[in-house]
Amino acid sequence: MSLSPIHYIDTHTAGEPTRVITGGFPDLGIGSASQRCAVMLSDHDSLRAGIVREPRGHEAMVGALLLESSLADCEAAVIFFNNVGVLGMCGHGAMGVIEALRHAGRVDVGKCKLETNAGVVEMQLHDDGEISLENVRSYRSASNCSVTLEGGDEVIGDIAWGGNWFFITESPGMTVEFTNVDALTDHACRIRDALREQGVTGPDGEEIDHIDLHQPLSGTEAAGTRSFVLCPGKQWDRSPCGTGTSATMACQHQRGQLDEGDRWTQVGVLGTSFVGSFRVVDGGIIPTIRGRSSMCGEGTLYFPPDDPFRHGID
Ligand code: PYC
Repeated sequence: MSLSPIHYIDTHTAGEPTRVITGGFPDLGIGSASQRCAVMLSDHDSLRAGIVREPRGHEAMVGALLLESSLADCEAAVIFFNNVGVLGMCGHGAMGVIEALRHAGRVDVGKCKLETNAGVVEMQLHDDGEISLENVRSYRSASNCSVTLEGGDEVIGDIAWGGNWFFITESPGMTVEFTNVDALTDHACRIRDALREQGVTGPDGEEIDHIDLHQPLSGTEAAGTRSFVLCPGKQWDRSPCGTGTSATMACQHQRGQLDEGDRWTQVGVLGTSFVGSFRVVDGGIIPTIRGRSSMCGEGTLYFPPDDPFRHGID
């Protein structure tokens, strides 16, 4: 494991933290974001864990390793990761990266592109400080899938891609709010276990590692949902989840309930929201998600070789 210091900028987007790694990470060689992600996983996975896990981070933190992109039109390449592994894309994280780049003086109001594991996304920093993400193509791969939870309960939901794989279903009779996060986490973990055990995957065998539980928005005419998202591992997204909002809009469109140009509001557990819209493309949609990210801090992490927790607390 590298002993060199790691430089970071911390932001949060709608409550969900992003730790943007700006320097000190070992060289991952050349190639695409996904090729370098493979090197990160094989050679430096313990450093990934040490950056985001306690005691230097915490379990809900998402890391974003900033790299130079080999694509001429991209401002940077980014590898997103959390306490248990890497993510395909990360909507709140991409907004956090733009806020960190703005703080570092690297971007200003306007557009730029980021290369991610899941493809190139286009970001826009607006005059009012909000940030939009034009995400990768998002689509529903299966509808009304049935899984049987341990104990026999049946759950029906859709499987969709929004830069990560999601199983999207109704909240099980409990409101999507902070006081219920333990019960919501428990239910979502049971769904993910059942998907694994029953071999329910994406179309090419991909693991469905995000579970999105929905409850209708009340007290508003806006089209949208209140949503709890379980991330890979056992943490829930403090933001309304950008990739989850993308996957949800793809399902709503496929169901004929949302059309190009319509606005969609996705409200997270903390009551913060992302506003989405999309354009229709062959085989899916290209979502645009708008939100706000805030600077939290910046600093340097050290990993002394005699620290038994330099790889994080597992
Ligand atoms: O905003 O896409 C997102 C996300 C994924 C995991 C945590 N946040």
